[in-house]
Amino acid sequence: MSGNRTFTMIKPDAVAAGHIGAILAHINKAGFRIVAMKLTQLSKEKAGEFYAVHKERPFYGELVDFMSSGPIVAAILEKDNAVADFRTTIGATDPAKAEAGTIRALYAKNMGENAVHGSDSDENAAIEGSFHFAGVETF
Ligand code: 3AN
Repeated sequence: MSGNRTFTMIKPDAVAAGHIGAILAHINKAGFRIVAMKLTQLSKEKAGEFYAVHKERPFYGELVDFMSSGPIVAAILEKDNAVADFRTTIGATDPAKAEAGTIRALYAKNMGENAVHGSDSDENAAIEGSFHFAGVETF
């Protein structure tokens, strides 16, 4: 199958809670192909760089501390309409508002510790994917 791409991270809360396998199975069942993947940990500096777009938001410091607090799974996913379909698969940013059966409804703790990241545009998917992966690590 071919299609376009999005970028995801399974965040430190979901990794620590042992949800990597369940979340990857959910992603596969939703029709996404994993084209790149790694277990890694962001330094504070790298997390700050990744979320630089949120620098002025009140939760920026908290977000950077959390995202660098433990290992994450970073992955590039492929499917037709990948960005929009993945955001449907993960559900709303606030898990209390996420639709039943979405990844955040099932696994997220709260607005900050919300289990997964999903790119919000094709442009950001490409930027975020190349932030984490070299071309030779993408299949
Ligand atoms: P999404 O991840 O659904 O695209 P954004 O882009 O608004 O949401 O926010 C990026 C990340 O910032 C979220 N995934 C979440 O971890 C964190 N975040 C957003 N809003 C808040 C908030 N009010 N308090 C704490 N963290 C937040």
